[in-house]
Amino acid sequence: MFRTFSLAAVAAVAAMPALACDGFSVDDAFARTSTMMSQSGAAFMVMHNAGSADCRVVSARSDIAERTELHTHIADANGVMRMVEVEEGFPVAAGGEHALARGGDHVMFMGLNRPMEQGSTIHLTLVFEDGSEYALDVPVDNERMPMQGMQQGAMQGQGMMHGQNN
Ligand SMILES: [Cu+2]
Repeated sequence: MFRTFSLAAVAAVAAMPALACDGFSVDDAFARTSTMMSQSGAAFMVMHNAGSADCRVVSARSDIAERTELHTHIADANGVMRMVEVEEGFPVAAGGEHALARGGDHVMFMGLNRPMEQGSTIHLTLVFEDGSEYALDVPVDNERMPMQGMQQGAMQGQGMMHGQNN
């Protein structure tokens, strides 16, 4: 009885591949903090979707912070850039990409539980709409310049990143 139920559940999941975000990958990920005294930091990357269905990253978690949030920058009424949490998450259209970059969308680490030491690694997990996940290791690079790596990223390929769509 239970076995029959399980097989039915598996079949139901297999019938909806659009939700699993197949074909998702990440390029050129790095993280940084503004100063070594900071209690927060951020991760940047280019998210790719080679699949045939749109994906949406709705949350994230990490091993370095109390809270890991999806953020962006908006200009307030005075033209001052402020960070806000993006409740709806980051969409990655089928066949498209979505860049997280300094001054724009980013993954925010709030309440660091250890310093973001140059060359260390952060374990980051991106969570999609359907609850499936993509895990990657993000190198800390506090010396990275804002525009550096745009061309580099394409050549580096997957590097140390790895995913799990399940
Ligand atoms: Cu932020």
